[in-house]
Amino acid sequence: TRSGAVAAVDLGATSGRVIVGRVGPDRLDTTTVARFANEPVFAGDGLHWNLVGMYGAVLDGLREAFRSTPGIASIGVDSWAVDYGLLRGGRLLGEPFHYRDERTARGVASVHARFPHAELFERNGLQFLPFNSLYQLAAEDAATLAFADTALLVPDLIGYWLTGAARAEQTNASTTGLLRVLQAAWDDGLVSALGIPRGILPPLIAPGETLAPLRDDVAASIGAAAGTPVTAVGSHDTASAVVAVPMHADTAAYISCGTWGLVGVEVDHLVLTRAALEANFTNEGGVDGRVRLLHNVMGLWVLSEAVRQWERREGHRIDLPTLLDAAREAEGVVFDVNDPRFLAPGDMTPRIDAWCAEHDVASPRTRAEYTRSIVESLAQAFADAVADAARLGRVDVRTIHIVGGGALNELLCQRTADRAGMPVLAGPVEATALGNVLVQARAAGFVSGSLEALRDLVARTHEPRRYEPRA
Ligand code: LRH
Repeated sequence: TRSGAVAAVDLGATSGRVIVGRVGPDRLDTTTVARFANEPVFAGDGLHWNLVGMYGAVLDGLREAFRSTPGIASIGVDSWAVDYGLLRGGRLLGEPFHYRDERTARGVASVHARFPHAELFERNGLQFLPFNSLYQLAAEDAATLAFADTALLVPDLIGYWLTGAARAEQTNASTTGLLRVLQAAWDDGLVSALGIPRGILPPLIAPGETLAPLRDDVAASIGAAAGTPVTAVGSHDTASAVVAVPMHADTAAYISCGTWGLVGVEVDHLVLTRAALEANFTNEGGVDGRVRLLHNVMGLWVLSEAVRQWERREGHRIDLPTLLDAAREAEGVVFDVNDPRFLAPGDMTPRIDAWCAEHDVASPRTRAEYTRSIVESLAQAFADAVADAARLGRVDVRTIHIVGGGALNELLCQRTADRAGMPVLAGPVEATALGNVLVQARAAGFVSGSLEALRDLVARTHEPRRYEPRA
């Protein structure tokens, strides 16, 4: 093995970035060459992503990557799950919907009228989330759906624009609800029963396989060598994040904490038990055929959305570290962050008040108290989900790894350790980009081995910060 460089495009619900990773047997370091905001827009019929604009920012970022690091061997793309664009003849038929758009309620009603959740769980292994792609497709305008010839998940769409090749990467496809859980193949029966034209679903591709070389015009425009490949990675951001958790999967749980808190364990078999169904756990496809047995906890969204509303009201920015310092000294209550009322964009404090009133809990009064309450409630939901994951996956969990932006939130890490009664190991913050980089680097021959070997490299190069539980 020799060392080399790859470029990772990582698109999150609030921001995207392009990162150059340099990787060798004892080397894993990254440079963020571009960072751009991702701001969904209410336009016309609902809440949309501005994906064409984001693709422009991706190209700018890649141009900077190839300028700063000649010889980049490959590009990989990951993003949030479930959302897709419809195309016909290569043209995008309108900007993709945001999964927080309320149209999904229609889709849930129409799908569940024919397939109750328990039946879907047997087929696709997923937890119920109202925005799983199958519900979104069921809410789609029928004429548009009939007109489309291709549906591409967000990273697959970026990959298509970069290369001209239309594929569905498996880890992300596993979040659509349309994959047959035991076979990693589209569930043709379900697809046709839901009236989704089977032809719009492209062939699957696994992480590590080459999607295709860049289109010549794209390579020229970003200064890449002709023929530079786009490599399929765990294109579901959470799948990439789990690759880079420096854990021993047989004794640890992970929390990939950004907009969402994805809490679970990695196992090598599906868990389709009644208990998993009742705990609303999901079996998402991992890199190398692993199973991500996890649960979606509402995540930092609740805090960032509350802060966004406060900022709007005040007309100026609120400094998060200062707010968290105040929260450290404040009282907090525990509410159910997973209550569906917290899913939609908008004011969070009235919803917290309403939850508290309904449950005979005294509402927080100050911003510091709201913040403390959100942190305490997240920590409790994390601890509960870790316990569920351990029980359902039969994993003897002794430590919890927190990766992603949440690893920077000291209060959240400490309170998660306290409430779970076990150590929290925090970091790396950029786990998703690292997982993206590592899968490409392995395909390019810069590193080799199993996920355990890759995680060992992360542990050697990105030492986590340890939080001991306190009484
Ligand atoms: C996190 C994430 C999560 C999905 C949600 C839609 O970014 O991919 O795993 O459930 O977004």
